[in-house]
Amino acid sequence: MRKRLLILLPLALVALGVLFVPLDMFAVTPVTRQFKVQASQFAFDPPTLRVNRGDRVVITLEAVDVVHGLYLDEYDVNVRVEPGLSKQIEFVAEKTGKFRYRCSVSCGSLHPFMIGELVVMPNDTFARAVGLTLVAVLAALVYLWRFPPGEAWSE
Ligand SMILES: [Cu+2]
Repeated sequence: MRKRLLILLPLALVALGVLFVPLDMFAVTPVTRQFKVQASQFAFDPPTLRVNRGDRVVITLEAVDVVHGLYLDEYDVNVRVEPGLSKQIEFVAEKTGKFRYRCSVSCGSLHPFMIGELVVMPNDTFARAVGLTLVAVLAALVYLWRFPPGEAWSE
């Protein structure tokens, strides 16, 4: 049993490495993501914007009915747009996580509920998944090589 541990432990460490070591060189190439967001009483459409870390985010904000705004604290965004007009917001999504943005202009009774969400995904999820799969396959192969099924319990 100790022998098994000695063989599998290094592989477990490699798996942890794959999980936590920065994989910037395998990261998905950042792209520009364009969104057209319509603000109306009392919602943003679409309510959720999904991007990867590093992406350039271009939001065209359009006020449909009355004056609205878009306030996104973490990315220092605060714009105001007149009805019928639109405004462009641009920033690079450097922070991963879920960020709420809200209307910054008091636009009516349900104004406090006028919120949307920016979801910034880590851009190396795919690379980590591939890496972990390779480690798992390697572990299985090493295990089968050291302990062939027929004689697994005879040592
Ligand atoms: Cu509003």
